[in-house]
This record gives sequence, C-alpha cells and structure tokens, in this order.
Amino acid sequence: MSPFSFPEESNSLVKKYLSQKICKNLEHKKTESGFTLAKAVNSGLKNPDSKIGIYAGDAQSYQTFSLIFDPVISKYHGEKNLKHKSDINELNLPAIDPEKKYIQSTRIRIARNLKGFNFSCNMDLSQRRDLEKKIIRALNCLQKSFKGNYFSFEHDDKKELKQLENENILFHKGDRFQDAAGINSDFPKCRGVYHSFDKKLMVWINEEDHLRIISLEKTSDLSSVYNRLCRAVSALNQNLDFAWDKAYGHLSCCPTNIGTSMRASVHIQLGKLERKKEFLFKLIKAYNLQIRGTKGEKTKIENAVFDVSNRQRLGISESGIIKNLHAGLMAIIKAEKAL
Ligand code: ADP
Ligand code: CIR
Repeated sequence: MSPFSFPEESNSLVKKYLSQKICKNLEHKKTESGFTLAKAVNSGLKNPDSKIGIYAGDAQSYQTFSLIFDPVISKYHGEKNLKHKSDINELNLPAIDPEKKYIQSTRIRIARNLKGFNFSCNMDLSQRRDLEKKIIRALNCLQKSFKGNYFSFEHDDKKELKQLENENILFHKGDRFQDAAGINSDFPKCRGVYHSFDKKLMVWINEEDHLRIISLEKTSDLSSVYNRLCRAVSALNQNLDFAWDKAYGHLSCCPTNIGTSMRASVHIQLGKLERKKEFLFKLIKAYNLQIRGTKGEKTKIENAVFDVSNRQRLGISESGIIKNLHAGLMAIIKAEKAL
C-alpha cells in the first residue's frame, strides 16, 4: 500500500505517475539537505486541484527522486523535447500591435536559484536571510538603466509598498499550493522586490524561486522587453552562480519552471474572442501557449484581458519561446480582427 492517499478527485501528474513501485523505491530516500518524497508531494496531497502537485527541495531532488520527477517533467514539457536548449541572445522582431489596440503590456520573467542553497520549500530563516543579503549585494552592482532600489516586505514603509502593489511590481504571499509545499514559511521575512528606477526591470527575492528576474513594459514590442531581460540576466550572472543541469537547464522549485525557466506573457484584450472561446483555445493549443487570469496564475479573466504566455520552458530556447509567442499573437490578433 502506498503511504500517500491522493484525493479521489485529483488529476495531478504526481498522482498519475507515483506508482506503488516508485513509492517503495523512493519513500526512504533523502537528499543531503534532508528533503524527502513526503515533503515533495505534500502540495499535491493537500490540493485536489493541483495540476502537477510536486516541488523540488534542492537541486539534488531532481536526481534522488528522478523516478517521479522525470515522467512529470516529460508529460508537462513534451516527451520529445526533454533536453535543455539555450539561446538567450537579443532579437529584433516586427511590431505586432503598434497602436496598442489589443496588447496592453508585455512581461517576461525567468527564475533563478543559487547554487549551493536549498530551494524555497526547504529553507529556514537563516538560509533565507543569507540568500537575501547575497542577492542584494549583486543587485547593488547593477549599472546604468538597471540601477534601482530594494524594498523589503519586512522593513519598508507600508505606504510605499502599497504604491508598488498598485503598479504590479510587488508579489504576494504564495497561494495554497505553495503554502502546502512550505514556500511561505516565515513570510514576509527576507522577502522583497528590487526595481530599476525606470521600473522596467524587477527582481523578486525569495518568492517561489530565489530570484524571479522580470522585464515589464506597457508595450507590445516583445523584442525590447526580451532584450532588456537578456542584458539583466547576463549582468547578474557576473556576481551570482546559478543552479544548473546539462539536461534540465536552470533548476527551479517547481518542475514546470525548469529549462529556460522563462514565462513570456502579454496582457491582451480580446473582446470578441472572449465570446468565441473555442477559436481562442484552438489557437492557444496550436502554438503551445497558455492562458492565465488577469491577476496571475489561477485568477479570473477580467474585462476580457487574457494573460497569454508560453507553456513549455524546457526543450525550447529563450529566443525560440519569444519567436513562437510572436507568431501565436499575430494569429490571435488576426482572428480577433476577423470577427
Ligand atoms: P509568474 O509569471 O511569476 O509565474 P503569475 O502568473 O502569478 O506568476 O504572474 C505574476 C504577476 O504578473 C501577476 O500579478 C500578473 O497579473 C502579472 N502579469 C503577468 N503578465 C503580465 C503582463 N503581460 N503585463 C502586466 N502584468 C502581468
Ligand atoms: C499545481 O500543481 O497546480 C501548482 N503546484 C502549480 C503548478 C504550476 N503552474 C501551472 O502549471 N500552471
């Protein structure tokens, strides 16, 4: 008998692939930092609506528990494309919506975790404290248009933080999926956001990953947002060493975020396609894209504003993701115009 009983109604990937045989093989294993299978799958056990339901506690989890991570990764990212590809060089793509009739803003983020530190679902306060200090030191070395300020959720003025929240710069305490995984422990301690003075570059510290590096602008110009991100990552990489694996690429707490760890999204208003969702979903599927709610993952669509982004992060390069999103958006806008 498996020691885990997943909710009956759950359709998560972890439930699908965690057979009794695999469970028996893994249930007594531990990574060097003490991370176990029970900790990895807790979110999937507690949340019947989990899609994946498993988190990694450190880089080693991907090896120690590969019998369960591998099938989940392969199902999520695509069986044929399991090997990490990278091409994080600047692009110059044609404009898609220069009059801003549909696309309100573009946001591209990547996740990074520091080599030698446990991941966010497996960290105590002193580890988070060390990590925060180390990242702030690297951020303080940024130059020119990347120079900015760090706002600590723990220490800084609440009014200032409210203003950042209104500008979509802040992050919130993680949802119940992250909570069950242990990602929220000690929140808001050691959490904060850095932004460049022009507010086009942001770095979240100690959210789901050690760093989320974000380029955001009220534009439909994917190249300009992407090129900024490429330069920022390269600048931060000069002072920070990131957890990385040849096959899996950048390692992340959630297996959906490994590989490039990139999510490139636009907020796009589709008043007509909202009423013909089957057309929209067909295009989303054809271009391997994903829809999220207006206020982020697992939120609802407000005022016909969809968050359209890439679904796959492993087995496709960074510039491949942007080019594919560009093609998908051209098709979506064409369909919206035709209705
Ligand atoms: P992540 O992208 O970090 O995995 P979410 O899907 O929760 O996580 O998005 C984080 C935040 O970024 C949310 O507040 C969401 O509304 C905002 N956001 C996402 N895409 C865009 C965009 N293209 N323009 C403006 N804000 C965006
Ligand atoms: C889940 O398993 O549903 C959550 N842990 C979130 C997984 C990542 N998000 C996603 O696939 N959209």
